[in-house]
Amino acid sequence: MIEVAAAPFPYPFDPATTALIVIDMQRDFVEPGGFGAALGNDVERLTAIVPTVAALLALARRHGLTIVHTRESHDASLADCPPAKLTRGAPSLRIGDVGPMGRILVRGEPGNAILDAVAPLDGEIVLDKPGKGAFYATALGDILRLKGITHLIFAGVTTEVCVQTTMREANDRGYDCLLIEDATESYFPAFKAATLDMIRAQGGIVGWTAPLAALAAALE
Ligand code: TIU
Repeated sequence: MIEVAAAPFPYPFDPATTALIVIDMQRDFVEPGGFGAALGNDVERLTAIVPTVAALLALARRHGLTIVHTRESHDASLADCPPAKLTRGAPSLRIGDVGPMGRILVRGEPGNAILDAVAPLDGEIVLDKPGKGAFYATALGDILRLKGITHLIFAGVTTEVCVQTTMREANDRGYDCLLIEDATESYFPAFKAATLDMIRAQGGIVGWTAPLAALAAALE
């Protein structure tokens, strides 16, 4: 077992039974003109973590972790999109509308692509998810079970929405979850800070957090 200097206490894991889950590093959330910007957010905060996520992917690849990339996305018909997700709020562009990077959050559109700097390599798992959590309406649970995965390391965007939802789903399913603090980001600094706190509070009630340097020190 490898042990990461994490909070609220050390995180032990075996790379052979651990997957890195990179959540929704899509142009739609990170680049101007996408869904994140349409919701009124400043996307520059998210752009800043791209090199750290790329370094985390390189580390995970060197050590043979299973790698899963997710995309928040919908079928072109939007039949898999809950009505509330389509209609709630007042974004400048709604899911399915045509924006500068194609139809917002629709599979196969340019904006739905994962950023080149953190793009999946051949053999890595790419999972389209219609919800905020990556277990809802996807094959993720079956994929991880078939691979014998027991531990999950998380990165991606946004910390309090899709990352935290997926961590909570995973924690309830029995996975030991570690969030890499500098490889995740929110449009709202206070929400990121609160999410890190609530994950590791009460004895790690959702899981662990650690910076990338701590994971690298444990592995290399
Ligand atoms: N709005 C926001 O913060 N996030 C999302 O809508 N999706 C993800 O977090 N991927």
